[in-house]
Amino acid sequence: MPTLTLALSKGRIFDETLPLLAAAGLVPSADPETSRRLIIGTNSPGITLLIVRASDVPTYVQYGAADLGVAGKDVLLEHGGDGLYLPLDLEIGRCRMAVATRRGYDWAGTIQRGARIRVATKYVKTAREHFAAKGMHVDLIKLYGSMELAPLTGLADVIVDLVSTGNTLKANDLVVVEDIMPISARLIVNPAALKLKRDIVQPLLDSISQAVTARRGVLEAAQ
Ligand code: PRT
Ligand code: MG
Repeated sequence: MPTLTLALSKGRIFDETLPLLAAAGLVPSADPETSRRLIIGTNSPGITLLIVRASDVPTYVQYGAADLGVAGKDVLLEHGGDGLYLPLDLEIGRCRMAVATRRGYDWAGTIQRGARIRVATKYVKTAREHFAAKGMHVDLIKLYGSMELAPLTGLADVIVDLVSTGNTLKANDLVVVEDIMPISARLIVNPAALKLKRDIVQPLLDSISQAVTARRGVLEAAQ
């Protein structure tokens, strides 16, 4: 019997994917927060979870080291999506990609003057495309974390980052000046795995899809 591997990052992606997997009858045999194991079995003997860094999930799936994965749209945009099949928006890990800067920074004036600005971000590709579409000249500075510090220290004028509650920006006296796009996590599939293991992949996709629809119904009813 062929085995199936699913790449997940620990933290919010794992936590929010878990109920969707449970609805499909899949239960991991360990918790990645407490276990140091990077390969975690499930109650289904043929299905294994791989715990990888969020930004590495598309790479594992692209090369077939994992058959499926769960990755944020932010991560997929930076990866480019080459060699990936994206059948399903899981509607989890929701947040927004936005441009933020120091409270009081004259963003409108900066745009009007056509001044060249410095943008610090982990999302270089997305940021480049966003500002290019606006015809703005920007210097991009790649960071790997704590983007919020960049405008406060003069490293950059603005940042491009993910915002969910807005608490992190607020705590650092930053404000959103532009909304770029909504973000959520997608199920990604290796196209060869889909073809060769369709007998196990397709039922899993169908159950997860049903779980997403059911969850949406519950969330809408609660509004
Ligand atoms: O942590 P690591 O460097 O290993 O990778 P990662 O930061 O990419 O992983 P993780 O687990 O933090 O995020 C995984 C995915 O969750 C991301 O790729 C997004 O698709 C999604 N997601 C959803 C978020 C957020 N919401 C989010 N708020 N990822 C990060 N954040 C960060 C944001 O960057 C900012 O620093 O949370 C902070 C803002 O949160 P608020 O609530 O204060 O606005
Ligand atoms: Mg993180």
